[in-house]
Amino acid sequence: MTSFPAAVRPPRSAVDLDRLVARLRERQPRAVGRAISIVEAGGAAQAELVRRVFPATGRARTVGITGPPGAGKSTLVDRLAAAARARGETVGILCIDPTSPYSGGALLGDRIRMQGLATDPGVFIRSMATRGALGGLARSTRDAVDLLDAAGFDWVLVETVGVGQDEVDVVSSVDTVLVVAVPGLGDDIQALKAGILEIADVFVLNKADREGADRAYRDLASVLSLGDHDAESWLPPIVRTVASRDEGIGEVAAAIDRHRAWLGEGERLAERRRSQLRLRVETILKERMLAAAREEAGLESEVARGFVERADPYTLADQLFRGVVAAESGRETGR
Ligand SMILES: Nc1nc2c(ncn2[C@@H]2O[C@H](COP(=O)(O)OP(=O)(O)OP(=O)(O)O)[C@@H](O)[C@H]2O)c(=O)[nH]1
Ligand SMILES: [Mg+2]
Repeated sequence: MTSFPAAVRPPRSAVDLDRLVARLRERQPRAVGRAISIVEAGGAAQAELVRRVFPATGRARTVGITGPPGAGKSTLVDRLAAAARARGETVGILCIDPTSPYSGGALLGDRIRMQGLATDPGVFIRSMATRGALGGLARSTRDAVDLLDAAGFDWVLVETVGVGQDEVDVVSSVDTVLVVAVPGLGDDIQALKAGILEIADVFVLNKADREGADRAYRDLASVLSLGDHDAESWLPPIVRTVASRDEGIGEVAAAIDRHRAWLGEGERLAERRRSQLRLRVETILKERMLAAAREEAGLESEVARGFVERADPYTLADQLFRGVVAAESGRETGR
């Protein structure tokens, strides 16, 4: 069993969960916060909670915002949220910080930066950090997006720093991905090419007030033109912004809308969501398989034994796999 940190009391009963879900659906901030803590903590309650809210998901417009540290992601999120609020729409925001411990300074920093919206009941802001593996954080984040979606937020914005595979996994669970770049990146544009470029739906060239903005724009445009595009594919637009002065935010919102409209044609949105579902199922399967191999098939002792006997890894994995299947089917038939 997963143990819960003191701050996150697991729901005592199904009735407790029902009550929590009912309050979440009313968008009560404390219920939303508690629900997110439950999916962060993991364990049986996480799965049960997602099971219950899932039928109510699929309505929110979800947007991921990623890019290098200090690019202006939080400032942009803050402005996008304010623009949505001005149209009367509600916004749920997740700030993913894989590096900070749970109660680290980043949480506070994000809160303070987004202060403009801190007292607005139409906005919910939450920082998430990992306790264990980053893979767990990606899974919890997707679950948290579901929670905010089910809570009825019109928009769910997910801010994540970085350019690694784990961040790619985190933001690939949204409908539209914004990649924030800044002038003076130089070689970093090349680095962007490697991972993040493929997942960008909209490029935001922030800090366009800085020197080198024109050059950065040209660099980005030339990198983009290298990809193969046909009439069917989406060519990510580059939008210049000065987020700190609220410049270009309307254009970013318009680009998000255009992308969403494009996704809405034919089967594109369904395809995207189907592949997101597959990714989530695969993640859960891998984690469960590994956990079962450890807990029920004696992974540690089998490896220790196999090592002494010079068993090869395929044979060991086969044995463990069979052990897991036997344990599971034994459980199902009540043994
Ligand atoms: N000159 C200029 N500064 C900006 C602009 N946008 C944001 N900043 C400043 O850049 C700094 C970093 O902004 P953040 O929004 O915190 O950047 P971030 O990408 O969220 O940073 P991390 O979450 O720490 O990775 C702040 O001091 C902002 O005021 C801009 O368009 N022009
Ligand atoms: Mg930030």
